[in-house]
Amino acid sequence: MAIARPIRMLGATCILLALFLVFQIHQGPNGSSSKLTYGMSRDPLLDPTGEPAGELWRAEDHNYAPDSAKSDRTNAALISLVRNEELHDLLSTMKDLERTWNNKFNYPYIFFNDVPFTEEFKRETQAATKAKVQFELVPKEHWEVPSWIDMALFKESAQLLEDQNIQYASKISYHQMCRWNSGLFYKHPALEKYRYYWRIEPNVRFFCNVDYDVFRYMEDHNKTYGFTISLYDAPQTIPSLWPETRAFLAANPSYLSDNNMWDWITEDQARPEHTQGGNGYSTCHFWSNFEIGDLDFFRSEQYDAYFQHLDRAGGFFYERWGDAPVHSLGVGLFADSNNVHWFRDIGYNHIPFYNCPNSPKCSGCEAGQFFAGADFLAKEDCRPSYFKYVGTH
Ligand SMILES: Nc1nc2c(ncn2[C@@H]2O[C@H](COP(=O)(O)OP(=O)(O)O)[C@@H](O)[C@H]2O)c(=O)[nH]1
Ligand SMILES: [Mg+2]
Repeated sequence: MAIARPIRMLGATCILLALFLVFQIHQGPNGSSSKLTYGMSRDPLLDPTGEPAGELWRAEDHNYAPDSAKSDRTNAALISLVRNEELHDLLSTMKDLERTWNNKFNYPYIFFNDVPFTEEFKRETQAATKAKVQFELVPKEHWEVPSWIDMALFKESAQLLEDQNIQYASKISYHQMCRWNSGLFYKHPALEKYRYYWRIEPNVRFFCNVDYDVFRYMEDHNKTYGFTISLYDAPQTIPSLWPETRAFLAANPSYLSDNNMWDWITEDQARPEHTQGGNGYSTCHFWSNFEIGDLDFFRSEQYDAYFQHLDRAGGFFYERWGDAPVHSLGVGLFADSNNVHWFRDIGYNHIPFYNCPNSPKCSGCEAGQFFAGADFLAKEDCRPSYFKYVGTH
């Protein structure tokens, strides 16, 4: 019996639709092809990932004993601004980092707080490592809201951000934390004698055994800054950050690095509405809860003058500038982009995003996984634009 043409067409459409659905489900939440756009057809983390090229310092070849006065550790520390209430989550971070890396190298930890650490905090963190642990207060003058900030205007602006569902907008300590991390941490006297830092946060995870001294890697390869994850920011939190940055650059054109990341910073095709909201800045930034950096860069005339300019402009309070976009713009403008390193081999998670390489040294995350949770998080990945304009080094 002949089947009428419209019925045949309907049947064919249903079959095609079913095939499409099966394909979509098969792709899974982290499907590598559907979400990756903008010059990245395949996540580089799906390819086998090894250690960086070149000579690496290993614990078995050098003296990394925890209490040795003449150890081969370079001039570096693990640092964290942290609250007493976060002890439990910080111990979880330390446990991961010790297991995957620091039990071999024994770099010291320095914890910072705006209030004194409790005895319990000191005891428990020291018990989590063989390395030295130091506890430091943030000087009052580094934490207090600066005198030129108008608190009535802060409250008014914070309310406007709250109305747009911006997290922590009215929480003054969050603004203080972002400001300290942007431009004051490197001025703490406890860091004066150090060259490199690795920032950690409570409740982050490390998945991969890292068998070389990453600080020595930074030093030997003249690296200024290392990151794992890069993301788009909420433009509402930084509308005047780029205009203020442009004003600073107009007054100090010689500060711009010859090999800067201008095209990455101002990229406007991947998420045009973000670049518009950021008034010319794509909002793509290194996620600074993980960062390994050269303190001499942050202490440089360029970066510090940049921070002073931003601080005076007031956006740490009247908007909600984060230290991540501020560090990223500083690095992107004043550093040599060849000296910025993607630590693709350091498996890392701060909820909800991941850096998870394909390597037998890793366990506990899925290679190429960028996020956990709702699918819409995939679009926060701005690595494609970074890889396109800067590279995968
Ligand atoms: N001592 C201290 N640490 C803070 C304060 N606010 C945030 N931090 C720390 O700053 C870092 C970033 O804060 P977090 O709440 O994780 O911000 P998020 O990652 O942006 O959600 C974490 O290491 C916190 O422990 C504060 O008021 N005092
Ligand atoms: Mg955090």
